Amino acid sequence: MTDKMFCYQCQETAKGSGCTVRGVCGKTDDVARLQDLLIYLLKGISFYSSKLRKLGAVSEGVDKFLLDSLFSTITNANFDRSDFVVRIEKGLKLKGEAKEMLEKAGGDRGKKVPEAAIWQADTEEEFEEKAREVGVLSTKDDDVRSLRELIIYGVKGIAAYAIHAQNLGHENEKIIEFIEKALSATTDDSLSADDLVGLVLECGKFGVETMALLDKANTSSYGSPEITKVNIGVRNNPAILISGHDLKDMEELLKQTEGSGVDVYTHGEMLPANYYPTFKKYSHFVGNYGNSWWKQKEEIESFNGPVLFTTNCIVPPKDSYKDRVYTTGVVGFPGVKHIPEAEEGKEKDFSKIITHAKKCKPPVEIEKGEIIGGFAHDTVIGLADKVVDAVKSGAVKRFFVMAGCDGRMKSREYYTEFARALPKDTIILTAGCAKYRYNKLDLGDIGGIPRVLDAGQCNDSYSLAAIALKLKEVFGLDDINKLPISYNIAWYEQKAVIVLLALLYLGIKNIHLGPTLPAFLSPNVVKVLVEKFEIAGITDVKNDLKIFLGE
Ligand code: SF4
Ligand code: SF3
Repeated sequence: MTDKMFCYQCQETAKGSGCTVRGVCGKTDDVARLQDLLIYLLKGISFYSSKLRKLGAVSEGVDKFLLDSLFSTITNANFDRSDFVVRIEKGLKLKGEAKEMLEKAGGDRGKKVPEAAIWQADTEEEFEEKAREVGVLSTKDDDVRSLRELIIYGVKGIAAYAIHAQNLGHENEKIIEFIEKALSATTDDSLSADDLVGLVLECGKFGVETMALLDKANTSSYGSPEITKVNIGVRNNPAILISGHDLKDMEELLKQTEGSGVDVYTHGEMLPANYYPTFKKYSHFVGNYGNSWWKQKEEIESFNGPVLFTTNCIVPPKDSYKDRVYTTGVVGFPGVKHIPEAEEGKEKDFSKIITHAKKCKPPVEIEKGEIIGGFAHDTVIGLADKVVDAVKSGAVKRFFVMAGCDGRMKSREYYTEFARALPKDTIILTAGCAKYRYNKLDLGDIGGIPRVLDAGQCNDSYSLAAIALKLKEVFGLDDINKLPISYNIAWYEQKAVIVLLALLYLGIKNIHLGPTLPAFLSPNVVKVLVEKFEIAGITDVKNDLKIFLGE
């Protein structure tokens, strides 16, 4: 039992090993412990629910609860203690119901029921006491802990993407089934390290499936992203800034602000919303304001209007603008206004944030000009002939996939320098908020193809994989690794973990991951990843360029 928190799920973890007093992200120790307890409870629910599912039964509300709860524990999603207390109470109820249903159905509970499935409690004090026992460090073996956490973080990423798809009416029960299997497996002491490595790879498989599902959900709802010049300047109207990854929220906000005199701008990972035909038609959708998540403190300040966080990444707001912050979905911060879920068959009600915006001054201009994006798979595959010709003629020597996350660390300047230092006959393929490190540099084009091709959000890394698979086919290659593509990926939170596992599942080798390797990978697990997939870290720009270019 320990009073200290322990969290090492993101790249900015304290001292590169683990946050033990308070998160570098701002997460308090009590919230960290309650998140651990919630994950523990999800393992218990999964134990019963996975068995029930095998009997063809699903207990009401479990699917959504699992997905939402996992998502709520992602870095920079929810800092509100009371949200976790409510979730744990609800989870205990759902666990009891699933257990009862299994008993009534005569289902076999198996020889060993994990403690996570048995645990019951009624009061917050009991939650707090239990939370001290069930954290990450409760698994004593370094390698088992490392693999279990890798699976849990992968599953968190899957859950995040599955929710966005679900919000658009696209579901796949197999994904939930896998999540339950994976969570249950992390309580099973009889599983060997090899079994857990197998599950890590299966996680990658479901990562691909979930991203494909979300891609279908997004494109069938809003059209295929188009090559778009996005305005980064401002207009003279009051406005709302929308951040995060949820396109359904984007759609409803645009609809409800239409004709209100309030403009809408994207921030951070919402930038790719500008590429979708359905959103582009709104004349009050002005463009993108600012940069990636970690710049939000200064950028919200100068934006002047209210800000809507649809998902991660929210950082603890400054008092000077806290009253202008709104959260929705699984996002939460104490003292910040929350826009609740829509009632069945209705839209979310954004009227409060719209009324608020009308009272605010227009945004202060911090940049001018345009950036270009919208190079998702359909568009790039549509350009395949041009791309193939450019490769065959030698005009394009190599592609660099530089997808993933951005973050605060100074060491991430590496990615700006790397992009700048790349030879002029190379093209960067990007997705996720990592792009903000180089998407405003003037890197030019090659015969009309821009040197930075942005596919979209982090989940649109799926597009990058689809493009690679298409090129493999067009070039008639038997191995995806024979393509002139190098992978220099930046990670921060757990969605990047599932993107990485998805790429590994697709057989991609020699991925360089930075700015540091995850603290949750034990030396032995790193060894396995190096042996199986030739994963590497980063060094410095000059040296890495030599390695990538084989010089
Ligand atoms: Fe630390 Fe990252 Fe966990 Fe926050 S999410 S507590 S910064 S490891
Ligand atoms: Fe960014 Fe948080 Fe990960 Fe979706 S918004 S990529 S860090």
